[in-house]
Amino acid sequence: AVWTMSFKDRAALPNTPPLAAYLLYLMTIKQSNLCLSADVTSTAELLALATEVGDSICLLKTHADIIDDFGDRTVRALREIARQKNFLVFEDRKFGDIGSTVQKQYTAGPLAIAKWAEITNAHLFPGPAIVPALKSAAASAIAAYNTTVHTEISVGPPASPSPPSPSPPSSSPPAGPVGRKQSTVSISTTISTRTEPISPQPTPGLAGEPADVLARLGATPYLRALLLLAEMSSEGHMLTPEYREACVKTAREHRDFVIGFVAQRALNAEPADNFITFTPGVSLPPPGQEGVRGDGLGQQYETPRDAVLGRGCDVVIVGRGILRAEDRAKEAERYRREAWRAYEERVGA
Ligand code: S5P
Repeated sequence: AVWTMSFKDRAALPNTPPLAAYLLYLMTIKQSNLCLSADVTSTAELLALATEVGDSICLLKTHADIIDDFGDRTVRALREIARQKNFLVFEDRKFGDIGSTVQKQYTAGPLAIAKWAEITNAHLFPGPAIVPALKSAAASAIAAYNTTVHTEISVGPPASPSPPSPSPPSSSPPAGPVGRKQSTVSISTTISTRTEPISPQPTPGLAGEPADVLARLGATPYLRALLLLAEMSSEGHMLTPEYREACVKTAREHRDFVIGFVAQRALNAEPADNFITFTPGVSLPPPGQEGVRGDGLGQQYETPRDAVLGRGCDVVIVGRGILRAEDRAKEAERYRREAWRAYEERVGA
């Protein structure tokens, strides 16, 4: 049923978890269902890319483990760009171990993903316990994190509204509830300059203008969520239809934490399902290369239109299609427009 519903209406459904609602509103306001896959190997490249493309995306996907010099500086600068440009961050970690191990991988070590990425993902092959394990690790990380933020606020200087720099002063507050409050300012600016005013929805829980709703959601302490990999884009992947169904079943048991799937098609089958579908393996072939639909290493591509209009996918994930362009900002805009047009067509906007 949500196939033809607008993102804004889906955000306002009573059982939509806060982070899913936040993302759906953000997509509505930025008119973007584009996720950039920032598959680069240095902090400098990551930050340059996020700055160039940030206005066109709702989500930036990272592989932190391929960044040579990943560290605290990477995180602080990326969070600052995310705050200014209003996108969420998705670490494509693809967890796949026993519960106890994934908890540590999620919250500790050099990556400490739970501290900086709103969204991450997991495979279900270790069994369903991976989901509650990550959920409780997220809750503890957030609790610890909020304590840290409050401490820093009481002792630190006020947040600086200056543009992102490659090495922000270490005294600037980390992202989180504080960063969120600030980001709503730019979100309201975006509304007035880019989109029609959106009329309030008389739905329980999340009624109001998107900017107000985002502000309220931004104050919600629990802003971490998980995607399950229900399907892959690569040729010959071994995620069978039965496996895919098991992912959906487990997701339904944890609707407050699993906000959607990495999948090649929408998997919302029951009336209560409002999962967001994130779809990789998307590219717009350059003119003259329409026949090229793979990368020679198993990746298979389809167009944003095939994914969004043909299979009900919500967010398209694009890496090399944008990374290899001469003008990445311009190419990201081209993908944003294509994917958004397909969405509008799907919902009859
Ligand atoms: O099934 C999948 C799942 C993922 S998360 N297929 C994928 O390609 N991905 C990721 O999406 C992959 O790890 C890479 O980061 C991105 C696709 O990159 P592209 O350059 O092929 O667009």
